[in-house]
Amino acid sequence: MKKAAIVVPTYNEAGTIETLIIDIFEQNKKTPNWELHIVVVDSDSEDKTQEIVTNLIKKYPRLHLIKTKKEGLGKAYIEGFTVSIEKLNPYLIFEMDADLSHDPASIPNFLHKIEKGADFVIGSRYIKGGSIPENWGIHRKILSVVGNLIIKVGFMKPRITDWTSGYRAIKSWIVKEASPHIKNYSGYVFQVAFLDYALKKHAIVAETPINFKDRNYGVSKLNSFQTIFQTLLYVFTNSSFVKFVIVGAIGFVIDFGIFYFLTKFAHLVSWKANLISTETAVLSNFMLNNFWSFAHKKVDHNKKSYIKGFFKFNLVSSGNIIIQTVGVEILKALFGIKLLYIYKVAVIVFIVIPYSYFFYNKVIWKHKR
Ligand SMILES: Nc1nc2c(ncn2[C@@H]2O[C@H](COP(=O)(O)OP(=O)(O)OP(=O)(O)O)[C@@H](O)[C@H]2O)c(=O)[nH]1
Ligand SMILES: [Mg+2]
Repeated sequence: MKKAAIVVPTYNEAGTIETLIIDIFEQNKKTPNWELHIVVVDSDSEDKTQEIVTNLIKKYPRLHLIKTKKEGLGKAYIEGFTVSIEKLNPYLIFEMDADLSHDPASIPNFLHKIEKGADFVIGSRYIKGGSIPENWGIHRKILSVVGNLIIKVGFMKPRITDWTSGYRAIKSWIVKEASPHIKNYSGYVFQVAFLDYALKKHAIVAETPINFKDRNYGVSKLNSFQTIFQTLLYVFTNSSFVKFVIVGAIGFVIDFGIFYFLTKFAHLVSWKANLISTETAVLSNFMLNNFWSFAHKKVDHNKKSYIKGFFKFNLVSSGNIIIQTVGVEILKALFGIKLLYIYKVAVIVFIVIPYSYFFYNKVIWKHKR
């Protein structure tokens, strides 16, 4: 029998916590292969949350209470993870809200996905069978849908539909490895950072549909403006794709700068100048991508790997030059010469960027499992 610890952070959830605990243990009857524990992490609630949990512990020996200072959701989760691992050494850890937004009836579906080989299961509101509350205000719907879209594109992970969901089941090894990275974040950013980290560690991520229910009791702790800003900042500073685009732009400036200098001031013939400027840009792009954009999977630290990686990088870059030249010529033949610069931009955005990002990920900086 495998152990799963369901970590439930609470702040003033006296209206729902008892029902939640009873419902979760009720689900355990349907999952005989699993020993479910509940770890409530309460941050100095002013209502009766702690009292209710303390009383229930007498009836449920697999219920545990951790008391923490009020320092935000991220800190509460980290505390819950650390104590769960120390005391229970579980195989699996759940994240779950206490306000009944997350239906315990979905627990068996999460466990099923884990049994089928997933390391990290997201309860998703945006896949078939999942839903958000109908009565959510338009601004909250937009926030959630657009937020997820931006994160999805930023991280180039189109198959993950719900990045901010706080209903998840994660294998303990990932929780242990991720804790030092995610402990600096809170709220929704915490959830995004956790998933991003797991993906970079090559965890097998799966989704199971959930019907997210609106809270009926208590008060929301969501601060939308701050949340959007922090989430965007996280994506911007942690996405390989965003960094890859920045590196591309730097390469463009280096290429043009050197070419201009060599032709204008050093009076070099254009083909020689081109060769030098392009190759310098290719070298700088390779280094910047290796030590920054794809730093989490950089090529092995020896001369042979660098030379091999750089050679492959040159091949992909040559492909780039060919695609650009041919692409622009085709557009020119089809639509005339007038919009030449627009053609170049279009070819770069729609073909060159996806092409090189794909090859960088699949050939040069591929996952080593
Ligand atoms: N321990 C602890 N729990 C917290 C803290 N902030 C929020 N929570 C809990 O985290 C869970 C999610 O918080 P919610 O306020 O429901 O946030 P939300 O689900 O995004 O928003 P609404 O449900 O619409 O209010 C709930 O179980 C809260 O009680 C905190 O600072 N410490
Ligand atoms: Mg909630």
